[in-house]
Amino acid sequence: MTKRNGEKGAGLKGAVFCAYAFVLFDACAGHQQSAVDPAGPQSGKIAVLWWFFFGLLTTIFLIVMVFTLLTLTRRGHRSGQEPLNASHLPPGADEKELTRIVAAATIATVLILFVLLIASVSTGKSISELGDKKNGMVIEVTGNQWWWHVRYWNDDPSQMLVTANEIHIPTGRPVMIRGMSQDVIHSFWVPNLHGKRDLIPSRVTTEWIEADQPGIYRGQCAEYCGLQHAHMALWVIAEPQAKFDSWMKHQLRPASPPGGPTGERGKQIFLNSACIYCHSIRGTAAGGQTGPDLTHFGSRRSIAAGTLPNTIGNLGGWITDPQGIKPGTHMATIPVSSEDLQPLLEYIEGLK
Ligand code: HEC
Ligand SMILES: [Cu+2]
Repeated sequence: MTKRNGEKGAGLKGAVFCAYAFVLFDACAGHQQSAVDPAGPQSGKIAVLWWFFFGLLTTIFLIVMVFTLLTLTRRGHRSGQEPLNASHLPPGADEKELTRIVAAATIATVLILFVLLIASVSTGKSISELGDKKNGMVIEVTGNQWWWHVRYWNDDPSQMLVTANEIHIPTGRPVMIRGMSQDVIHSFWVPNLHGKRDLIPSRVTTEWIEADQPGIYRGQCAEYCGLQHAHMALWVIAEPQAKFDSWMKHQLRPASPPGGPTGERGKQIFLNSACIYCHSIRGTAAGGQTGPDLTHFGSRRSIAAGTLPNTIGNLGGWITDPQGIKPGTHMATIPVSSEDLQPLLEYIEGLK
């Protein structure tokens, strides 16, 4: 009977562990968003620390469980036999021995906590020593409710690129993220590359990231920042330097609208609507600053900070009803007539 119960317990624990492991490893790895699948030196150190904590604490948990089970089964054997005035001491033990055991356990606990503290502080210190001011590049990331403004720093202002919600970086090169916020506190977190870093209004926080491997890593805001906090994601795309350079060269160019009469009509519809008060498209008269830059919107993976995959259908849904897709978003609903919608979508989606 006891044994059957034990098996049942193990089955349940196994199921919980599997569910946990699935969320942690499989599901996250599938979305390229996992702190235990490091893609750079900073996250590598964090992952080592994570596994160290996990191993040590799991061992302690198992030891505690084994002793708990031993105690429970021993009591089971004895039940009914204990005299009414039984002491709380186990048979053969005296007060002194018990004091020694408790003292030893307390000292062990304090020591273990110190080991964890030292491991954690030294990991933080060795991460803070990474980075390279001379060869590194600087990207400014500004948190907005609920999207990311991204600016590539360059001494030559004409080479400063502004984009949104998607960050390309060259592999093997340290990148400094200068974090800021336009409104409330956000937190920049791309688990495959680094830990969380708060973005605070009227302050600049910095961190170095570096990707060893080309890849697409998902990040998200990690500090509750209002209604659409959960829809504030971003993509970091790490690619070899040459590929990155050609991406940068292309992005620095003004928008190249899709050819043909429909594209041209879409452009006029855009420029004659309220969209331009909030959005910029370089190479046109649209210079709004309160929304994401749309110059090369068609080249991005997603719409509205990772909320929807970037397809023409989703874009149509987004423009006709942004509040339905992301309630509370600061994008206004601008009425677009049904015959204007298709050219407008083709124009924006064509801004590759
Ligand atoms: C009042 C300002 C405002 C107006 C007007 C406005 N937008 Fe936006 N738009 C925003 C903001 C803010 C966002 C970011 C929303 C979010 O992700 O929460 C956005 C997001 C977008 C995006 C997604 C960008 C990205 O990188 O994910 C597109 C595309 C877009 N707007 C197109 C348009 C078009 C087309 C119009 C005109 C019909 C328009 N917007 C009108 C403020 C505005
Ligand atoms: Cu946020």
